[in-house]
Amino acid sequence: MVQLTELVDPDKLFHDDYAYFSSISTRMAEHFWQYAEWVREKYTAAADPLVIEVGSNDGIMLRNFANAGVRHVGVEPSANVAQAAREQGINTLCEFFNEQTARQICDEYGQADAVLGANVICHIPDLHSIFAGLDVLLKPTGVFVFEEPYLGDIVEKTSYDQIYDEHVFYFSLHSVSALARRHGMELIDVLPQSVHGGSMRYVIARQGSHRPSASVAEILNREIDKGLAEAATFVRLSERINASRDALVNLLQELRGQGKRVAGYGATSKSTTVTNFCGIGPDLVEFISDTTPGKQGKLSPGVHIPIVPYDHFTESRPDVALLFAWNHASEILANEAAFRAGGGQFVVYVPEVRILDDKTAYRHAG
Ligand code: JHZ
Ligand code: SAH
Repeated sequence: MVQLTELVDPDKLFHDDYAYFSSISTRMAEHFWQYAEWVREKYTAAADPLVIEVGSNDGIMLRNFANAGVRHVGVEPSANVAQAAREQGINTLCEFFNEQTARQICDEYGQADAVLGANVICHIPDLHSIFAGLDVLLKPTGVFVFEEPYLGDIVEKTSYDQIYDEHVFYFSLHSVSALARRHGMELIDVLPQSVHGGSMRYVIARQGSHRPSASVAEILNREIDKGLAEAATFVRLSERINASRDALVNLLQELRGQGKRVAGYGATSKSTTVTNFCGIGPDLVEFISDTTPGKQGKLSPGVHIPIVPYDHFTESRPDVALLFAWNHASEILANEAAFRAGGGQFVVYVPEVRILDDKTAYRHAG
């Protein structure tokens, strides 16, 4: 298991002023519609099924179940995003998911056909409490489906910006299947996803209740071939991370030397790692544009680059956009055709530092 060793108290991270609203991306809304449809087809055949989502945020996934009239409960500790979901008629419990809340939900609604999650399980320090909760909450044939940034992609793409305080764990099949086994459960399916720079969807069920798909053994073997269970792989990763930092700082200094103005695109959590690790401040990146109202008018953590509304990006016409939201590149590049047609350039740093030209596609987009 790759994980952080210093943890921030979850109450300090997830509260009534949480900065991330999932529905800010239309591509992610489509993704969650597909995710929900897939769950509905495969795992909610029972009469009057019950679906629980851990970390339901502003309702980006559960609205698909709510619209289809499926019984559902979202468990979301950040009160502001939970409220945004409730306003759309999504049944939301404003609590941290753990063994205790699982019991509470079970008492009120009964056992669930599916417990879902996305980009949340890696945020929860006490994984054993989650699994104890699942044991209470899942029907005998119920499933736990969740998807998170995949360690294999982080290593392959040197996407070290996934490493920050909210992300306690960087899962692989090896770590997830070992965890499930310790709780009498097993991995029955895995499906690689392109979102968030490369994610993995895991399906877990009670041991022996479902027949595991062939892809579980295939990807477990692939992890061994790629050295994901060997320390040397991570020593080499740290060397590539240092090289990536040097290349990015050199490129930004070169652009500044040419008199070019560089702006950040997307005040992502990931960008906080990049700017602080590389020492990139307002001298190299003038401002960061972000469409989230709650982030605008603030300074980026640590290096204090001003975060401004998107209008400022279009009006002040920087020469270069440093794509901090590289995982949303397909959506952003499609929207920014005019910026590029007017001579604007995008710089990316995953999987390597480079200026995007029109001829080569950027394949790492989610
Ligand atoms: P995005 C957050 O990470 C935090 P972040 C969290 N820990 C996590 O795991 C993932 O989400 C799921 C802006 N934007 O999705 C909006 C534009 O300005 O990469 C967002 O602030 N214009 C829960 O923050 C940011 O970029 C656009 O066109 O790394 C994107 O954040 C688009 C598409 C986004 O996640
Ligand atoms: N699932 C959404 C949101 C991811 S952001 C998406 O993929 O876009 C992570 C969310 O998990 C936040 O809304 C945060 O408040 C929530 N969260 C953090 N710890 C949690 C816990 N213990 N139980 C439930 N949700 C939690």
